[in-house]
Amino acid sequence: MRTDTRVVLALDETDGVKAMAVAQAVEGLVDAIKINWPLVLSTSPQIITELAELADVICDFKIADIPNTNRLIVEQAVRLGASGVIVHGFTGSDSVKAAVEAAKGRDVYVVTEMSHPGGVEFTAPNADQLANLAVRCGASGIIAPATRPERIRHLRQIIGDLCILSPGVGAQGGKASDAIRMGADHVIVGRAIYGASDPRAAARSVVEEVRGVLS
Ligand code: NUP
Repeated sequence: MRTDTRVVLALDETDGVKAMAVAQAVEGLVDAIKINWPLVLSTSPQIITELAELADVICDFKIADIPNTNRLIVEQAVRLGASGVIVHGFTGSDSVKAAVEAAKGRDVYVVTEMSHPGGVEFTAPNADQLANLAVRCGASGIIAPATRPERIRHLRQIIGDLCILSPGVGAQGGKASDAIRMGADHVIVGRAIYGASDPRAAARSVVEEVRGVLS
């Protein structure tokens, strides 16, 4: 994924026409578009291919299965045009390695500590192991919470120069500037952009906040 604005749009809009309009509106302001089940299920898997004409597409399918099924899912996402996928690590290293192999050079990101309140129950106590597993399995990076930015700094020490994508900005209460300051490479922003009356202006304001930290 390119590292230009350091903002990734989480396009969880379930109206396909609106989703494409938002994707077009933010063109050039986001480094990638992350999609999740809501958009794929409300439209069709073909939406991956359509969006891939506008930006790199990360499929946040939180893939969490046996190695063979992980491989099959990643192969289909790649066939449709995905530049990256997000997987869970609790399935173990064989499953994550299968995803990395099937991605054939596309990015694989491993979820560590999740950003929502429930993320402290099971994912936080295991986040270090999940981050280690990402390194061991040859993943491109991890997902770490903007809602607890100090955790980004901690996980950075484990993963070295792997990429950190950080969700939880805006609607979940995290700040883009805090996440970047603590070592995130990219922030993932959904509702605060696609739910805004002017998504382009909303995206620009996140981009400027991030730029303020880096300059
Ligand atoms: O820990 C995570 N938290 C999280 O919010 C891991 C994720 N993949 N996400 C995703 O990021 C979530 O599924 C959604 O697509 C996006 C955040 O959206 P929003 O809260 O900015 O609207």
